[in-house]
Amino acid sequence: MIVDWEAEFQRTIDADSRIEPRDHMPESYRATLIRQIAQHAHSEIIGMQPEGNWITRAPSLKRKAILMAKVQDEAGHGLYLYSAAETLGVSRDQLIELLHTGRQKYSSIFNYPTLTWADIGAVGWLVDGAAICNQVPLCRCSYGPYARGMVRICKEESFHQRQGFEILRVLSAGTAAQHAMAQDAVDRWWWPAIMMFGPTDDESTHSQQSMTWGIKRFSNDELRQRFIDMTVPQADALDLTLPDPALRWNDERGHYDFGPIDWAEFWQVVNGDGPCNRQRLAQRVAAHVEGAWVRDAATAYAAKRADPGAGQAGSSTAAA
Ligand code: BYC
Repeated sequence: MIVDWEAEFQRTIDADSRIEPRDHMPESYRATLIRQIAQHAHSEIIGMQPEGNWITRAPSLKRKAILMAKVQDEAGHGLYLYSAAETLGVSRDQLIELLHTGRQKYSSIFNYPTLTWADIGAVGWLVDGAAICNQVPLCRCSYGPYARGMVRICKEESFHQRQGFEILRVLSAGTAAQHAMAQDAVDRWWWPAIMMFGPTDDESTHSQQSMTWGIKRFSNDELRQRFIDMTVPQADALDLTLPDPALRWNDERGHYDFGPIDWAEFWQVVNGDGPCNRQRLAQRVAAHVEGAWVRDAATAYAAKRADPGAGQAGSSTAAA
């Protein structure tokens, strides 16, 4: 029987069912998914750097344990996402190579520095808050392995967002100097977090096609607005001011209006010239090179388990 694979693919998308790795899919669908999932995976592991930077300087043992758990979660998210990308026929080594040679992107947000402890609060509250808005709809993405991976990632992101909010709540209610430190962090992270959602809909190259395929469920501007509407009342609860004088509720629209976004800054960061781009990539490449022995050891161990007899002849411990 001859099956019309293209029609089958379209039927699955139209029925809002999931495409699975063995299903036929158009090459452009596969390429779009590899691009987005890889970029997402790279963001998770590069995103470990600005927060990892504070593990040794967290203000208490409890804060340090929480931050370590969060940074480890980000590594785990990277693993799930690289695994999801591998189901599309690309290897993790290939993707890492594309990241290291600047041929694939990671999120603009991780090219900003974490200058004070309050930045860890602002990253959790704003960056993970933005991540949740963007990523919850991806749990319904049309590609099965990506959608399933996102379910656990989103649960962990919720915890991350709350811990960030809690850091800022304590600082905001503390001494005048602590409140000022929290405000300064929010002043620096607000606009980069708004930019995380990507260019406006009329400038977004991929949105329309990705939405037709059910990869993206909402546009960049829709998600950005959702994040702003969700975050303004939280800022009030924190007694912190968001650095946008144009921010006000619009009864007619049923949303908050906000001021102009500095898209020149966004593209400068995306194109490799933000405050920390070079440092982030150099640190990632160095960690990869220094970790070569771990990968070699893991590969040797896996081979030994697959064939326990191999390589043991003549070993003094073989009989032990
Ligand atoms: N940064 O056509 P568009 C996290 C690029 S992880 C850099 O709208 P699309 C977390 C875009 O790639 C956060 N580049 O693209 C981790 C495209 O260029 P190319 C990451 C960006 O894909 C650790 C061009 O601009 N989250 O939250 O339809 C600790 C045109 O854009 C950015 C994800 O990756 C950006 N911000 O939409 C804490 C979620 N925005 O590829 C937190 C999954 C756009 O043609 N990804 N570009 O050269 C997505 O949802 C979508 O890929 C995006 C962009 C909404 C990001």
